[in-house]
Amino acid sequence: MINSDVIQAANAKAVDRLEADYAALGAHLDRRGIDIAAIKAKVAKYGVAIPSWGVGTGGTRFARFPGSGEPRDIFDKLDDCGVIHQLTTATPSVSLHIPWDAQPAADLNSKAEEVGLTFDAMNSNTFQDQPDQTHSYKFGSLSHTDAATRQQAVHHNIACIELGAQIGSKALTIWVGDGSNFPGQTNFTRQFERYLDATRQVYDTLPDDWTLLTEHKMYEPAFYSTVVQDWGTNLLIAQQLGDKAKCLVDLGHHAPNVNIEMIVARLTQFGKLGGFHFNDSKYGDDDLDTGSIDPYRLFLVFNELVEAESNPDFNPMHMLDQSHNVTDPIESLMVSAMEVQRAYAQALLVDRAALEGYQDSNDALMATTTLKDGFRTNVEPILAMARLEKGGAIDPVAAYRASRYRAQVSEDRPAVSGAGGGIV
Ligand code: LRH
Ligand code: MN
Ligand code: MN
Repeated sequence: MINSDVIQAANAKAVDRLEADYAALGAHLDRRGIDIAAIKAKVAKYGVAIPSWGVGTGGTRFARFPGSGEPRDIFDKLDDCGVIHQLTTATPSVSLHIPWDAQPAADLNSKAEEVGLTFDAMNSNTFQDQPDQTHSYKFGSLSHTDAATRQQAVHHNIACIELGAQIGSKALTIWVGDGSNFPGQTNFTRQFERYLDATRQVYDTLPDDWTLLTEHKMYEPAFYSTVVQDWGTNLLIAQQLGDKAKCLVDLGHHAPNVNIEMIVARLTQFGKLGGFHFNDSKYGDDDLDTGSIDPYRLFLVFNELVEAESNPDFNPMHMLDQSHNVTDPIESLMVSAMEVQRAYAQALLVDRAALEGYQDSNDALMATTTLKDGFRTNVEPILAMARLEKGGAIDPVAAYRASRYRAQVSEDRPAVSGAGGGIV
């Protein structure tokens, strides 16, 4: 963790300016009939989970360029996640990927307690073969033509639930790479039937207070067809399996130009929105930093979430899912968590009564302007003040750099070479 003196010293340099900016924004919002303290209280309560796999440097199939002080295992990763939460106060939990992070529950629990974190959704992995594995996933996992391979995938998912139950997780996210690479290679219907049968076996073992999240993705690694390719198929799965099954929306998993906020609205309307993997994309599943490409789209997603907030049963899970190829992952994850929070705060500012009036009277121009008023407002002083009051950093990246955390952990964590690390 970072020495609190470092955070306080960094905050001391910025606090006067923050107080002035917060007061000015408070006066501005007051004129719009908005209580800044109420917005700040909501922002302060908001949290987004960190993906354990996001704190290591990512890469492409061409190359990977690891930085110094790469985490060696889940315990190093939890240290890094602890720092992200310490500085941003916005990331109280971590989402584990199994078997990458498989360790005894007692060890995971004690490390999480040490760094002040809890565990979010468990993620299973049947898209790769593991060294000790009997059956290969080359031709699929939960939808494989071979019953023993499907059973192996089912057992793996059940093992993820069992570990998750011991560490306080309440959800399993299943994403499969199953699909096909050639027209004719597979029968779409029979393949989906096999997937549903196998996934139902996992669903049947789910504890009562758990949610099964299925995650769709249009393509990759299968390049002709994918079993769970879009939100339509995802919704069918959730409807077939039952009340504890919901859909997970990863922002990078759609065709270009798809109206994601509308998918969010549809799934919400029918009680099937289970959670998010936040990231950004330009071309495909780019796993770029959240809000780095299209912050307006992120805002529009949050506009739908705020719209639904008054329903007490509405509680989708919020996670980041990104890959950091050219930045320090800790910095990217901090900035991304703040971007998610920012979109939430901006959406909270939308005058919903006015918007509804413009919608009902078909005043398209004023409706869209009302929405944009929220997006155009610089809410940074609200986010920074919420962080300061919770003991975090006014400027997390500045405090992180001042702490020299990365240099310090590099003394214990051996350098890793990226040479030869890509497969073209
Ligand atoms: C698939 C995905 C899914 C995996 C993660 C590593 O592209 O988004 O969530 O678990 O990446
Ligand atoms: Mn994802
Ligand atoms: Mn993805």
